[in-house]
Amino acid sequence: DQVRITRALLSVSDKTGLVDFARALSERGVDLVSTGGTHRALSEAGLPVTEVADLTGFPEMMDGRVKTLHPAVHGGLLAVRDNPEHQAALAAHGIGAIDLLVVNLYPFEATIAAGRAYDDCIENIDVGGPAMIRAAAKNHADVAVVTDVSDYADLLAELAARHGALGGATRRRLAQAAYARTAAYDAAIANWLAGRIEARGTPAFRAFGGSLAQGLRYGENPHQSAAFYRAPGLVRAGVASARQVQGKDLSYNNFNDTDAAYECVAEFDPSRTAAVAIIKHANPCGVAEGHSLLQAYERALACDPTSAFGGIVALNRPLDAEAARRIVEIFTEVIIAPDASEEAVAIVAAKKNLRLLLAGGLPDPRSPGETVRSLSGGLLVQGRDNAVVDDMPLTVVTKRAPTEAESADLRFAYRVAKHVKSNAIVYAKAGATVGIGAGQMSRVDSSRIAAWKAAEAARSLGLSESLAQGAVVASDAFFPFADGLMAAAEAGATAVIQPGGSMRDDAVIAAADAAGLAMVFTGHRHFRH
Ligand code: 93A
Repeated sequence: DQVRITRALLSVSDKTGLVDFARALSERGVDLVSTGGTHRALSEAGLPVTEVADLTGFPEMMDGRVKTLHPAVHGGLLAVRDNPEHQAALAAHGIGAIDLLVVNLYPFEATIAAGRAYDDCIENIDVGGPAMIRAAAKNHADVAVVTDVSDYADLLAELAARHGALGGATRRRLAQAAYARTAAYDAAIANWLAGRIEARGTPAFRAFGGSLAQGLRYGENPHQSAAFYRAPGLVRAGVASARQVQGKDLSYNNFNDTDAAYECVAEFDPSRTAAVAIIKHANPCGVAEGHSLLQAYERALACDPTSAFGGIVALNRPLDAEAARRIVEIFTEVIIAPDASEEAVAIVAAKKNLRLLLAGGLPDPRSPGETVRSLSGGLLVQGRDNAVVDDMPLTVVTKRAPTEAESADLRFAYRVAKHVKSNAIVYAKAGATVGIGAGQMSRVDSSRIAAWKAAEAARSLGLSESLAQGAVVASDAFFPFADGLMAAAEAGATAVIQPGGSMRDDAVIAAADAAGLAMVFTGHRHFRH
């Protein structure tokens, strides 16, 4: 898997370390070829070097815009060494193979950072350099490509160790770095141009490499501009891949809420149960399982019918007619499902404004991937929270272990808590949420709100006993003190699921034991901010 280095093309704007590197190559017997300025620097240092113009038979022209864009260069970089036809083409056209490419690009980033004039910036967009880098990186089976001055020393060491050759792992690593470099370079150009044209959306998302899918009327508020960008190489089924069957255009908030709704309901395996999530302001206001989508919807709705008004409804199975008929009775912004029956589509059609999105599948909650959020002057990137409670070893920490029914509800509640903004407290009973406390700055406040919501829901259903009575409770992070847990016990919860890991776990466990609660630790936190 070694490639002997016999001929190198050097074309660098940043000439740091160039002469020493080239001299070492030359002393190893490597033939050197280079472009104008690089050639000058090397010949002034007394090194034997051929000018690229001698290879191409063309002078560098148009202020250097065209110097290496020629088959004599690209053929030499791209020819596959053990392909007889490629070799015949090299011979027929008198092209010599190039096995080492050393390029760093016109300093576009530095030019814009220096605030130079528009034309100056444009002139510093390198075209020939990235073309060669990409060619050499593609052909890394036969060619090594160096784009970083700080790699010179290591390469010389490897050439010495391998008697003038470079190994396959090195060439692959260099190729990866090369593509990362050209990608970042193009992103910098795209970003800079984005700031110079009147465009919707933020440069940050252009840097993310997405393509503009839809301009939006406005952002979270009417005075904010907005657009939806689709990520390149989309793989997850979801809002971005969904087909909108009918209804008004989605707003910025619709996109955000619909995504939250669909990611939440996707936690429920459709082969095991029907499930429905109703979302408002990116938080679930009701999630439930059911024998049918209709039953799941009714139960999800019962958790907080007031908040469900104007909500987003996500289903984990194809929308059927009976569920559709019930959903359209209440003002709903968006329905999203993997698919829908013809009859269901016809029922939804009666509500002209109601948006119906068919995603074509459910995203896998375990799939890897990244989430991106912008902050002032940058992007924050992290891996998705793809932890699933079914994969977590649950540890019973109280004297009493949860019953089978409690265990099922604890998992259900934890699945939902993952999709509730922190601090998240979720009460659940028989596969349905009965009280959700979201987004509070203190966990005990979320506990109180969840308990109060459960009591409210009971009142609205004409029941005398709070829905929290006999329910289980999930907390997305550990209880720092016993107070949040006590609030849950007072409200009527019988079992608790939480990550554990607080300094005061012992006190919290003792309080649970004193209240006769069963409690399990998951070891996995589900913060969501
Ligand atoms: O203007 S270019 O895009 N056209 C080209 O054909 C070309 N080939 C190499 N710029 C081109 N280069 C760049 O010139 C290299 O990427 C390198 O940054 C620079 C080296 O020029 P010199 O050797 O004249 O200093």
